[in-house]
Amino acid sequence: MAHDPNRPTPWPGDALLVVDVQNDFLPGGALGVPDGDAVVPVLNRYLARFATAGLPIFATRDWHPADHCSFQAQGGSWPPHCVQETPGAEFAPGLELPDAVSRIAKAIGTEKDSYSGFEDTELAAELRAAGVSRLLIGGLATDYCVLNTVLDALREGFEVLLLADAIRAVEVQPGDGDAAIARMTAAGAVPILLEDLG
Ligand code: VGL
Ligand code: ZN
Repeated sequence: MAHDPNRPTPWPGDALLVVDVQNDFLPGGALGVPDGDAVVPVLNRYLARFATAGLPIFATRDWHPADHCSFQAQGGSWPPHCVQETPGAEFAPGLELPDAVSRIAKAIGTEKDSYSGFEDTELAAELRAAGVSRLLIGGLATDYCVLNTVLDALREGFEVLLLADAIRAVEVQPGDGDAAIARMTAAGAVPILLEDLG
């Protein structure tokens, strides 16, 4: 049965994709996203729905080498964050990821940054191998890795439901979060809330 965007209820062919819910992106972390911890309990509800339904769950993590090009010391824009094998790179401890989650590391090379979970990873191939056609996407941060992951998912031909209650923005400039949501919806992502799952 084809997906009806007006019917968000998880269904075979759906996967949940949790983007970069890591310690360094929580308030107090090296690149804390304002109110970023608020996504954790909401994502736990989505995770429980997917786990109960036996549907696949994927989680990306920013996974940089210590001298990554995106860090200010190397001329990049960001403080050092999500350095491989450090506590800051670990998934948020309150995030209830099931054992069967597929973990996708991204931006792992020194010379290249990537905000999208699809860039230089096996994510698209793993989703296709799992028979996934529609993604429910939430996490951090709305205006960087969620934005770029959602746009790439649509380019790759997946339908996307954006978990509007489970994303938060960095907002280097005020309004960046809303602008990112507008770009995602213009590209075809459909915003939903937990209560829409039915
Ligand atoms: C991210 C800034 C730098 C993100 C990653 O996960 O949105 N933002 N690296
Ligand atoms: Zn990063």
